Amino acid sequence: MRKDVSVMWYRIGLIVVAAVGVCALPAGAAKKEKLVVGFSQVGAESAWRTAETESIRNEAAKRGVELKFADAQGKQENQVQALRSFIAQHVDAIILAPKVETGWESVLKDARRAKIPVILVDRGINVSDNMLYTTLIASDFVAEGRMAGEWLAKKMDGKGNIVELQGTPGAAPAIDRQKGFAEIIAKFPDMKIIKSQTGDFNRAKGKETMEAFIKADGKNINALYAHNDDMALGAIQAIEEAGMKPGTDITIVSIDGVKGAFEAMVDGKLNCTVECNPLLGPAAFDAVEAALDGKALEKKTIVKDSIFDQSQAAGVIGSRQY
Ligand code: GYE
Repeated sequence: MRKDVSVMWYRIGLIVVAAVGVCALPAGAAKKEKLVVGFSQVGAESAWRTAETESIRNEAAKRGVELKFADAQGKQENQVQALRSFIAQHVDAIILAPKVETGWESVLKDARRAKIPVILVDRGINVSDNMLYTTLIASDFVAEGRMAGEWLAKKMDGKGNIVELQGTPGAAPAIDRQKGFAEIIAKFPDMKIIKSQTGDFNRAKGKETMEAFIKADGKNINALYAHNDDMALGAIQAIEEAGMKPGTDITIVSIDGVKGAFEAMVDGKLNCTVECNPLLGPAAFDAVEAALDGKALEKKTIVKDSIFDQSQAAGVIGSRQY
């Protein structure tokens, strides 16, 4: 009898040890050596975006993170698909550079259900519940628009006809850069935005739209405001082909501060660029790691930007990182 009891306790003991072992296993097994992060990028429409992609790729490599990179070729539906596939693959975290502000609700709910943190980089979104993403790391685009407007108003003595090349319709930087700029220009009764159309943040479309502006308003155009440098560079070509001098006949201010903009300033063809820093890799992966460690994160981290005009271009071009 006594023997039977001790055998019974021995067996119970074995079962308990085995059960504890089994329970402990998945947690241990889940702690993978390598973090796997999915990055959904809009596309490669501008030099800015290429620099952002590089920064994220480099930082992933530096930290030994396995990066699943998906280029959406400018299509939001491809981004949504990429996110769904990241969720299905159980990545540890997602970095999303969203093309436009709307249309993310349902896929982000799926990510939340799967307990995958989503870090937004460079562009913000509109969702009913901001718990659908972990944090946003981006510049203040309204402030950038204001900086461009203030610089131009000063340069033009508060007078002149302006044409505006907008970014991608529905994208946070297009909406906010238009808003900030318009707010400043409205204070100057002799400054008018006579045309405002999209150039989709790329060089070819910037050129095409500028050609249409020139066709319609020609010599009445005194200034150009472009929501990014690539569109300004395309427009510069259009202005030259129309027999005018960019930077002289038409004063040009744009945003991003990419190398090409500095070169154009050194050549006297672009007058000013408002910097928008694309080197978001380090901050993005700090956020990924903090989120996975269960640390609380600010909802938004604002990237600091400055402004450069022709007079500074030659002095700083050598030290530009993108
Ligand atoms: O200014 C532009 C790009 O989202 C801040 O997107 C970014 C913008 C950037 O294509 O060049």
